[in-house]
Amino acid sequence: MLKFYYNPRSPMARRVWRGLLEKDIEFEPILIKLNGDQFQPEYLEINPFHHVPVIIDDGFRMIESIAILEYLETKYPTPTLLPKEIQALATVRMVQMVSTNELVPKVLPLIFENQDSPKFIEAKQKVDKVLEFFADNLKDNSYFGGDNLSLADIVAGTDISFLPKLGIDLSNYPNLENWFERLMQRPSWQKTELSQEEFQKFRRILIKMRQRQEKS
Ligand SMILES: N[C@@H](CCC(=O)N[C@@H](CS)C(=O)NCC(=O)O)C(=O)O
Repeated sequence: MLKFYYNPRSPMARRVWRGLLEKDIEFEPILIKLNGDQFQPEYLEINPFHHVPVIIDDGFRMIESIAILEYLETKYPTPTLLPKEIQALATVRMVQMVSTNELVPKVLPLIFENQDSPKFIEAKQKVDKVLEFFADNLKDNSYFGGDNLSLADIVAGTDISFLPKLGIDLSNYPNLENWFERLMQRPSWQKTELSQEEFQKFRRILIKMRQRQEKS
C-alpha cells in the first residue's frame, strides 16, 4: 500500500493528503513530528531535505508536493484532477506555480510579523495582488479548471486557507470567496483543514523553528 509521510499541520503535506482523498487512493499515513522526526537518519534517507510530504508507492519514493500530485494524477487518473482543454490546463499549471512562488513566500511574513509592522503591511499588499490575479483567472467558473476540481484548486486552496486564519478575509473577491467556501465543504477539506486552535499551535512551532535557525 502507498505510504504517506506527513504532518497534519504542514500545508504541503495537506496538498497531497487532499489529492489522495479526492482520488480515493488507499494509503498508510505515517506521522512525522516536525520537532525532530524529520532529522532522524532513517527519515533523512527517505528525504535528505527533511521535509514532509513524501510518498512511497510500489517501492518508488517521491518528494515535492506538486510533483507527487502529478504522479498520482498519472498513476491514478480517475477521477481526473486535470482538465483536457488547452487553456484550462494551462491555467491550472499557472495557478499552481503562482500559488507556490508568489503566494506562499508572502504568507510567511504574515505568520511571523506583527500586524502593524512594515513587513506585514508589505506582505499583505502582495498577497492582495495574488488574490486579485486568482479572482481574474477563476472568472465565474466553479474551479480553476472549469466545472471540476483540479490540482490548482488543491494547491491554491490549501495555500490560501491560512489567510482567513490570519484575519485576512476574501470578501473583496466574491468569486474567490465562493470558490473557497465550495472547497471547504468538500469532505477532503473537512477531514484535513486545521482548526483555528491547531493553526495557532502550528504558528508557534514555526516561530520557534525560525528563532532556532536564526541562532544557529
Ligand atoms: N517544496 C516542498 C516543501 C516541503 C516543506 O517545506 N515542508 C515543510 C512543512 S510545510 C517541512 O517539512 N518542514 C520541516 C523542516 O524543514 O525541517 C514541497 O512542496 O513538498
